[in-house]
Amino acid sequence: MRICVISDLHIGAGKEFDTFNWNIDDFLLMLEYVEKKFDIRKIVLNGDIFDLYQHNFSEILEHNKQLFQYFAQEKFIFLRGNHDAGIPDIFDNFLITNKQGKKIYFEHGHLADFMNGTHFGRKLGQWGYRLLKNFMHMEIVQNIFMKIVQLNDQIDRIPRKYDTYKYLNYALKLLRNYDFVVLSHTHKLEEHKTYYLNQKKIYVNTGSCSLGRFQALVLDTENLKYTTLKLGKKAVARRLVKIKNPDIENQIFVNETSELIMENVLVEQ
Ligand SMILES: [Mn+2]
Repeated sequence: MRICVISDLHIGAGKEFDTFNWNIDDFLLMLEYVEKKFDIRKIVLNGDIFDLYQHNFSEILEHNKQLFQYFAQEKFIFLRGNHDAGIPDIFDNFLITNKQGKKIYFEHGHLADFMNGTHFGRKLGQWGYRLLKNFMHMEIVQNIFMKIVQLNDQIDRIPRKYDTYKYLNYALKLLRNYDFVVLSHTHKLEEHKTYYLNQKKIYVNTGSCSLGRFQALVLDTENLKYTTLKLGKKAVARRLVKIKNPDIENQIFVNETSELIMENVLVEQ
């Protein structure tokens, strides 16, 4: 079975703090395109899908009815991230055991943090956000907040980011018990392979679909072949033009090497 994992959309209520930065129609078009292209049967939403730090659930629901309708399909599996704290009836993690007995484990990954993995840290974080929220009606504070989010995102792309090892370390511990571990939370798409007791082990971080990007993992749960999709905002825009106008694809976009990753078949691992 082919599955797709996406995470860290951080969908808000369309007001200040909203870092999703997607037109909902476009996002659903992109997702449906990936589903068709890779024959996806299940979609794991690996946490931080909504941003309940900044908005309450009814506000988000009201503002994203179309999205909720789509996500209500049976093929979707919701997992909890640190920003999804108020959503009822969702799982903290998920396990698929395939026919060969290989174990594929999904978790958002925030439990590796001090701020999110401990009671004291969580309280401190909530207090900080509440304080910030009081000032968010001021335009200058909103602008600074968006700058920090974008800057932090760029730092996340530097391969040796200081705290990436923390999550890698967390994943390695999980890989003692599982064959394939999928985490998110860092907004940094990455993949690592290792061996444990002669067994091949794989860790993939699914990155983020916030700030208008599309990053995802496509995984065949039976043979553990996988590919990652990484489209920046510009590549997304070009891809959407193609999706909306399939006829003009060959005439205009022949030289777009940056998007070749989308044309890959699943890579042999
Ligand atoms: Mn998170």
